[in-house]
Amino acid sequence: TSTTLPGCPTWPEDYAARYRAAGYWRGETFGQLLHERARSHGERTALVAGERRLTYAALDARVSQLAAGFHALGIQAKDRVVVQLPNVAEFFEVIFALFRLGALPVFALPAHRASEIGYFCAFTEAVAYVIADKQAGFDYRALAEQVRANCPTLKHVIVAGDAGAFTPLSSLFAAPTELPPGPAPSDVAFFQLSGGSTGVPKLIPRTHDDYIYSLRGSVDICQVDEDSVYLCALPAAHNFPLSSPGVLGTFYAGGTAVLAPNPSPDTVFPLIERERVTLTAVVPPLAMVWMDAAKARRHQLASLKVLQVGGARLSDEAARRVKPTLGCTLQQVFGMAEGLVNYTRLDDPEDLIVSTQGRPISPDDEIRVVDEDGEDVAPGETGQLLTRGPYTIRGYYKAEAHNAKSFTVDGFYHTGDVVRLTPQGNLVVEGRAKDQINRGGDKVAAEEVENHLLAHPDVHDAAVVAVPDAFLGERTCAFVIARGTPPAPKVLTAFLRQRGLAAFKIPDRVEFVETFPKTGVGKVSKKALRDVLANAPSSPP
Ligand code: J2J
Repeated sequence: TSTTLPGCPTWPEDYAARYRAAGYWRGETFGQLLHERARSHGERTALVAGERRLTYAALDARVSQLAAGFHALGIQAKDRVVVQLPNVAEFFEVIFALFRLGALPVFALPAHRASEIGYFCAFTEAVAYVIADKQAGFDYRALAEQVRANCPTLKHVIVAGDAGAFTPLSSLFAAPTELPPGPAPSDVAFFQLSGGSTGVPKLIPRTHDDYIYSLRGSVDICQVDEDSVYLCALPAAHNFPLSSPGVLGTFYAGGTAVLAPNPSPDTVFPLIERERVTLTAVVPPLAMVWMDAAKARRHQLASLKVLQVGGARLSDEAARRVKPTLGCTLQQVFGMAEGLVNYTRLDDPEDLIVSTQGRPISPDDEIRVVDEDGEDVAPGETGQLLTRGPYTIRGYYKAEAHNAKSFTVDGFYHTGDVVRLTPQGNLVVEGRAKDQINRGGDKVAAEEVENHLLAHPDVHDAAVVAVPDAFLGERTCAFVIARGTPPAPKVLTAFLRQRGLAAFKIPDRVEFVETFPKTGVGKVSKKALRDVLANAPSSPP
């Protein structure tokens, strides 16, 4: 019933056959999954968001209405739709309605601005862009005006809330109609965004089959069932709270997902208490904030069984404090939107839980640890992580040249992570080989920021590197060679903001230098630049 979307690399037929035979890919789509849960768990609560509580039956009905509305609007199978919504119920109504039609959400983050959104819309030739009216003091309608002016394919801007001149999402809930046949399970379901290390973010095509398998595996490992209550405190569009097991895994299990509008203890702790939350996911800096706040308010967390921490390296020291401070089990999660997700198991010895980042979901997740020449290192040695498996992509969307570098000829993905394997088969993340800064879980591709800096007339050259930071793990520092008199650092950061770069990518610090240290082959040595900061700390801007 389907043809593959051009530009989406897929698994070779022999691998696909193997993953089906092993029972990983079961031929189910997201649209069917929700129908199924509405049948089996209809009266149970699927979603809690603000004032709204939706049972599986109610969510399924809303999704059918919205699918009809999108269809009436002319949205078709394989159409790309950029979705940029905060943690509101509409996020899930919208994506499931698109899944029903086989239209493809592109999961933008609330922090993205004109630079990122404009690129996603143009690159995917999106037909629609879905936003909230205002959120956390930012007016997304103004952003949409800007984006629409530069994207001729964009026919619809759809707004949850006060739509102004755009299409109100609320107007699209229509009487359910006969819809065209839905997507095939092997079809791409949506695009996730890569943290990336390139000039522009890469898009990750995930299929119904592969993603639903990762949900099932995650639900199993995290012991999520229909009595589980998952709290989504991170932005719902991110792969971690979406799928590890996240909100979608919770739906898979027939449990209840609670959306928090922001992750501050003042918001989240009362929600955990009120909804009897059993499981939630945070990045390491948030784990620190929660542990501090819990000193006085631990009673609010009594229902919490598991705290997942991932997205960036949690220090062993912080990891050790989780259980004594919060009274729940720590689960470390080392995952990536490209696929592979590793978990410490809930019954692993405490020692393994605090000192490793877990092991893969699937027995068919293939792991290689290699040196710079691509040769396997000796067992237990440190090297770069390559992976291949039943839910790890074989290539980015429309990125042939880049794919040739990011994947081996036999389909292993170069994660860019530097790891070592323990004798038990757990992974320890030791560092990174990719040109990226991990700012407390927010990924910043150095080249993307450098390109924006180079657009400034006073900038001759730029190199962005990570600076160690006690709270975020890393912050960003831009080294800049000026064309004449260096501008004030503030002038450059304001320039980047004005170009529409997401706030988390704006350099935390700007340092002017005369030249860049070079490597043996004449490339800018980022290692030497990081050493400059380590040896001669100076004041931030
Ligand atoms: C060190 N580095 C980590 C960890 C991710 C679950 C959890 C996280 C993500 C995610 C995800 C790390 N320790 N525990 O998608 O489903 C870094 C690595 C990795 C990159 C992927 C999920 N957990 N990382 O963070 O696509 O460098 O996914 O390659 O945003 O984050 O980033 P992202």
